[in-house]
Amino acid sequence: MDILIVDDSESIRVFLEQILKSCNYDSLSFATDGQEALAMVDKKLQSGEEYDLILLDIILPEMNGIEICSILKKEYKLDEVPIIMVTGREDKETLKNAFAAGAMDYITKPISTVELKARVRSALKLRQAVKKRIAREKELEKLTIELQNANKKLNKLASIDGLTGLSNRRYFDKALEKEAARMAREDKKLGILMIDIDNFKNYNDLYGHQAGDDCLKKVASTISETVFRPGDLAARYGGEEFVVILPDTDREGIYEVAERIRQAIENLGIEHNDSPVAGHVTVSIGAAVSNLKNNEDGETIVKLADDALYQAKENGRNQTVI
Ligand code: GH3
Ligand code: MG
Ligand code: MG
Ligand code: MG
Repeated sequence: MDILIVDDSESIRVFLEQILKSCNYDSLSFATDGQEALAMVDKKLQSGEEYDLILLDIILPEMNGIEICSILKKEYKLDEVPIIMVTGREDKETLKNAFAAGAMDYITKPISTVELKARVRSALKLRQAVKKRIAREKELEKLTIELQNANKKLNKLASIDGLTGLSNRRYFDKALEKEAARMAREDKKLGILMIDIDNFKNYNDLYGHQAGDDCLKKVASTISETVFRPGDLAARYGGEEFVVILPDTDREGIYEVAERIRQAIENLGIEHNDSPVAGHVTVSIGAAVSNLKNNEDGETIVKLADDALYQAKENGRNQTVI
């Protein structure tokens, strides 16, 4: 326990030191006036610590003990540090002021050894309890932060498709609702791409499910690398189907992004010897873009994109229909 003794009289400082040391309070610091005391408290606060008890003389040069006490409580926020005033003046007004300034207790001069020991002991007992409480509160705060971080991680995990690392359907559904509402509010267009791998059943049948999974991963990362405007979102819609949300993008922009994705996947050159379309893996893309009218939500545009995807398949695959 660190005790600060503030007194301008050397004989009193020595006297206090002797008694406190005799009680095994070894960590004692001394100040002879207010400025010095405040500087010492400040230095300790800077290193994240506080004194556990302050014995404060009332009559001091420059600043008196009551003023110092008030500054320590109000400006230095030492709410939890007991301050015992040491005073030769026991008049009611002085004591009233000392307590009003935040002092916990007082000792009168001439100092009685028994009284000093008893008052210091009870102040430190209280301080001990306070320190335990502060430690518990800090621990609780730490645990709360850990819990919040764990929750964030869990939420993120629950939003991600395990195979491809893209956002999953659950996350997409929520993001679509949010983006649709935002676009409607700002009277901006919302664009959707539905991307489906061509003849993927044949691919699995020819190369095996593991190769199919690898292909899905490559297609997924190509999509997310190609979609790069902030606010865009690529997700795995299900099976070998992907979906992209493109907020505030016009028809030309949507088509351009779709074609860039389609071309990039074709350029991967993943061999597909049982594709009627090409000797490599291709995708068909359905694109739709619209302002949302009353009673329309994001699903309206997803449905349009899905219809366009169907058309792209009908037209012979490996193409974008908008
Ligand atoms: P289309 O060109 O008309 O889209 O034909 P398709 O064969 O791609 O379409 P279909 O819907 O008949 O088949 C989709 C295939 O995708 C069937 C299914 O086994 C495969 N698939 C879906 N999810 C996964 C997956 O997670 N891993 C693997 N390896 N295959 C998957
Ligand atoms: Mg004095
Ligand atoms: Mg398919
Ligand atoms: Mg499909």
